[in-house]
Amino acid sequence: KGPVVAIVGATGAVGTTMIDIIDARETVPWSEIRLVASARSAGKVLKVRGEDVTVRLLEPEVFDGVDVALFDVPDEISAEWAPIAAARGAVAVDNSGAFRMDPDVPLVVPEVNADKAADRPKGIIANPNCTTLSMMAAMGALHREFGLEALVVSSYQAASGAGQPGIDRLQAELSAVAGKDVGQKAGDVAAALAEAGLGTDSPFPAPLALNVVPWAGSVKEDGWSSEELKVRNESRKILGIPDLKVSATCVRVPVVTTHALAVHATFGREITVDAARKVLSEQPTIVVRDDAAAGEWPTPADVVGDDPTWVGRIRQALDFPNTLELFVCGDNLRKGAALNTYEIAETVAATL
Ligand code: 11C
Repeated sequence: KGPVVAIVGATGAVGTTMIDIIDARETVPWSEIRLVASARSAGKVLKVRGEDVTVRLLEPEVFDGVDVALFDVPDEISAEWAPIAAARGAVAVDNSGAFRMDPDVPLVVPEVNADKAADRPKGIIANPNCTTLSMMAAMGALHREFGLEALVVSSYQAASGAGQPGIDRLQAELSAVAGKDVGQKAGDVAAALAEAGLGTDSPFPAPLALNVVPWAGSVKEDGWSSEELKVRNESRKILGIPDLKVSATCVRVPVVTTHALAVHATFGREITVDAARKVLSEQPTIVVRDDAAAGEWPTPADVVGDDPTWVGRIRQALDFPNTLELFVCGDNLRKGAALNTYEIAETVAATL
C-alpha cells in the first residue's frame, strides 16, 4: 500500500493548481489523497484523478495516518499546523514563508539540492518563495559550471502571487478600465476603479491595471520589502552560497500568472553566452527561447500553465566581466509553488 498524502489549503489558488498537477500525472505513488481546508471550505467535494473527494476540516486528527502533508496556506497557519502534522508522523512540505530560514528546515528545489530533503530534523521541508524559485533551476545549473558570485535581480511579478484575491482584484480592475480613455492623467486609473465601486482594500498598494507597482510583501528595515529580502536569503540557502551577493527590486505587473525576472548574474569563472546556452539547454526543466533576431524570447503569456522555467535574452554584459544578463519566466503557481512542493513530496515518497 502506497503512502498517504494530505493537501492542506486544497481550495486555494495553489491548492487547486496542485490538484491539476496530480490529475495530470501518469501515475502517483499515493494510496490516498486527502484534501484539507478551513471551516469555510470543509465539506466541499472536489474531483481528484476522477474521484470525488470531500474536503476535510483542518484539525489534528486529520493528519493521523498521513505520510506527507503539503501546506499551501498563509504563514501563520503553517507555523501552527505544520509542526502538528510532523508530530503526528507526517513529513510536512510547507509552501509558506514560516520555516524557510530555519536552520533545521531544508529549503529544497529538487533539481538544485534534492539531497537536502533527507535532512529534516523537524520533520518539515520548506518550499521557496515563488520569485526566488522562478530563477533557481537556471541559477543552480549555471552555478555548478561557472561558480555564481553575485545576482542583481528585478522581478515582474504576477497578481496571482497574492493568491485568488490577487487574481480577482486584477480582473475586476481590468474590467473597470476596459475601453475607457484612462492612463493619460495622474489619478485617472484610481478614479476609474473608484467609479466602478472598487475600494482601496486591495491586495496591492496601488492600482495594478495599466500600471506597475514597485512593491511586493511587507515593509522591512531601510526601505526593503520582505519579498526582496526573501530573494536574497533564500537564494543563498538553496544554492549553498552563504556569501552570495544579491540585490533585488520586486515589482508587481498586471499579469495574472507567471513571474518574470531580469537577472544580472556574475560568475567566478569565465562564461560565454554560448556556454551558458548549452548548459541551460541540457536541463530537463528549462526551455531556452532566445533568438532576438526572430523575436523569440519568453513572455508570461507563453509560459503560463507550463512546468519548465523559460530563459531568454541571454547576453554578455558589456561592461561587467564574467557577467550575463538573462530574462527568466516561470509559472508562479506551478514551478513557483504547487509543482515544486509536489516534486518535493514525490522525492520524499520515493524514500518511504
Ligand atoms: C508574491 N512571491 O508574488 C509572492 C507570494 O513568500 O511564499 C509568495 C509569498 C511567499 O506576492
